[in-house]
Amino acid sequence: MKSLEQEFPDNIETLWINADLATMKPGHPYGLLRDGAIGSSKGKIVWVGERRDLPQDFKSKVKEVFDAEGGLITPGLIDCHTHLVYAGCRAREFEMRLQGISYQEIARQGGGILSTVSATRSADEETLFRESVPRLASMMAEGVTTVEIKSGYGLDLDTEARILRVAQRLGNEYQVSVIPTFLGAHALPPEYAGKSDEYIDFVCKKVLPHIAKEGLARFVDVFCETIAFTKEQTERVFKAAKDHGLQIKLHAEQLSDQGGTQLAASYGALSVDHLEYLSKEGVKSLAKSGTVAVLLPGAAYFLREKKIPPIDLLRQFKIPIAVSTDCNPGSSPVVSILLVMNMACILFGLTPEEALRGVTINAAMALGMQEQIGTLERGKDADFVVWNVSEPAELVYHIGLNPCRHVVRHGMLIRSNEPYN
Ligand code: DI6
Ligand code: FE
Repeated sequence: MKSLEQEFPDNIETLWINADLATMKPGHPYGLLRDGAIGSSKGKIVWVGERRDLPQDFKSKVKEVFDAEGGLITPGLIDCHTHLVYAGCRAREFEMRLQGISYQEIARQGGGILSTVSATRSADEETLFRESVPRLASMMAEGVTTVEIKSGYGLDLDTEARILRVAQRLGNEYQVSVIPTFLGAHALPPEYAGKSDEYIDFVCKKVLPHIAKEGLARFVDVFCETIAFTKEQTERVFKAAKDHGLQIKLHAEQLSDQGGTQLAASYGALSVDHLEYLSKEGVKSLAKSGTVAVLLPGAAYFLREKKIPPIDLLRQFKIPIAVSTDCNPGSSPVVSILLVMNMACILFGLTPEEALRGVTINAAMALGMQEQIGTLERGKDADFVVWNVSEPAELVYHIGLNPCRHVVRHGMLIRSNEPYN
């Protein structure tokens, strides 16, 4: 009988040894392998296993061996829902909210999202890029190797396209994979006040076709909410997205239950995001469509939302749960993926393992990339992080401490953080 042992290929370029591996493969907690090793070639993982399964003469078969010094290796983290590209700052609005004015009230008065829209419209490409870089850099310092970035602060053709071009440029100039999403239906721009159906027409007939033609976005998202767009309007955008071959996501049930989740599920959405007000019918619809539930505890924290997503129901119906920063200037000015993992546990009751699945394999599913990233498995991209921790739960436990020691992307060591090196 053929041995089940993995063959050790002779073309391994880099091999990391002396680490525990949280492979995140399903089956056992964290898919943990103690005292493991991981090898890559041409940017892909080609060997993962325990050190004792390495051949005796492995050093002679590998170009370069790295010592992880007893750290923990996880897949590169994936922030699957951000609005990272925008201009300006909303700290003044934060002060107003602390004086008791609600987020919805500020939005109704023309502040909120629209104040960021006006700052973003007046920022040229260079300014937008420069303002976005520090946010991206902070994320990357915590081991994020893939980040989704939405438009939605332009709400006109030029600015929406500019935001998505800046997102693309961030991915070209930094060692991170950027996945762009068109969120034209994020808010009603002032020039369409009182004419939301006409704005949706404009999004479906002018902007979305342009974005699709130029290849500027992989996904289409909508904010379905009382202060944004109705279910009917959302459906029109979904139809246009389908017509142009783009997959769907939805900001759903964040501030109220609009039934957006059921609609998104019926269109085969990759993910529905926020979900504090999600109903049992909503959860059932996700189970049918295989849609990922993306939780954004940074926004719930920052808006002091008391209601939490129906975690037990999501578990009961085996809905994959992802966790993300929602990095944006109004409801979640958060760039720390480690902090939102902690918030997901403390505020929403996730386990540390669920939180880590939420920023690895389940976040990959929310981007339709589960074949490529999200676990440490042969054939996937060699994107991984070496942490200065001894237990996976430690990643979720510290607040404000960054234990990221090294980041490897496509097999190459791209960063080593002080003070560990
Ligand atoms: N939900 C949110 O929490 C963000 N967008 C959305 O659809 C808020 C965006 C903002 O306030 O700028
Ligand atoms: Fe969002």
